[in-house]
Amino acid sequence: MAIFFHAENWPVDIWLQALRKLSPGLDIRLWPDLAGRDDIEYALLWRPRREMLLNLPNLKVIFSLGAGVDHLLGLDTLPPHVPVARITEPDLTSRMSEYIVLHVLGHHRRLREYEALAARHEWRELGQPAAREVRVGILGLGVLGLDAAKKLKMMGFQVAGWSRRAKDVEGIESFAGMDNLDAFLARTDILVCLLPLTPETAGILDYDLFSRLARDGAGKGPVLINAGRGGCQVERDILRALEDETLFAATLDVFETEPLPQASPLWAHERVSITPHNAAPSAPEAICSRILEQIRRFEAGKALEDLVDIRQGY
Ligand code: NDP
Ligand code: OXD
Repeated sequence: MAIFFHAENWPVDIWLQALRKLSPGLDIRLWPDLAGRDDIEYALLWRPRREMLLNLPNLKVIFSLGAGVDHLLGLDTLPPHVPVARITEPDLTSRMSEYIVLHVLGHHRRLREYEALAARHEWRELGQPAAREVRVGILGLGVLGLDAAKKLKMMGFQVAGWSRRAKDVEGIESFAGMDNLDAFLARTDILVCLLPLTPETAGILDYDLFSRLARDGAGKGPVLINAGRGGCQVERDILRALEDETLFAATLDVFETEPLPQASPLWAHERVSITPHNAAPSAPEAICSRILEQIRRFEAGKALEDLVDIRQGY
């Protein structure tokens, strides 16, 4: 049994070290040296190129090295009979919640404004609503959205989530489906996006959506935090909404094009915070350990966990 490992633009050595530490003797094949392709039964992939999925006749499972699978489902060479599993794993979940809590608090406590004051040596207090007066709305109440929601709830925010199917989680208001999106947006001051990129969610974060956010919040205006996928956002609409104050501020971890092009006006915008798609980086040992556990389960005849529903796209 051999595995095919490919992680585009990631430091491969660290990943191979983690795999070898966790499973000494594992037969790992790297592109383009797949020699003996018939032996390859599992593929561990991040942003593979289309040709990498061809001619793997004995492939049993494809594992995404991240939580998102848009990098796989968009490939026309994805073998239709091979199951795809994604990552759900506590290390990645905690990292994402750290990011969401950090940035919700940053906007709530007006961190950028205080940094600007401090840069001018200006000792001045700005108004400060209580967390209980602030309504956070999370688009995508899945594994990551739900964990972030619970942690924000613990801090005292009013938290709601939007998903395809309604959720029953104590203390968190649940809105489901397009029919309830308006009501969800109308009660949201800080909008967090943790949606996967699918045909339904592509471009969902547009000017029309921003203009449906609450205008009566305790803060200075609606805020967007997107750590889902850049394909969910329309960047020219974010800029337009910031200009006319339909949005007050934005934190963006993901972009239509990554890395964010040098020429993007988002870089220099005084009310935009940018991070380089690292809200929840995949930590090699944690991710490899989870995938090897899945392979052991599969080899023992048990059902795979975290399977992707290819039709739904996530
Ligand atoms: P899940 O599959 O657990 O959750 C996805 C959520 O989105 C679910 O609640 C789902 O609804 C909801 N959803 C999907 N499509 C729609 C739709 N059309 N309308 C309404 N709700 C919808 O995924 P995770 O929480 O594990 O991850 C979410 C995404 O976060 C990943 O796909 C990835 O793109 C991104 N991510 C980003 C990272 C970063 O570093 N920036 C790191 C890791 C992930 P339902 O519950 O009803 O199915
Ligand atoms: C992921 C990511 O999907 O890091 O895990 O974007």
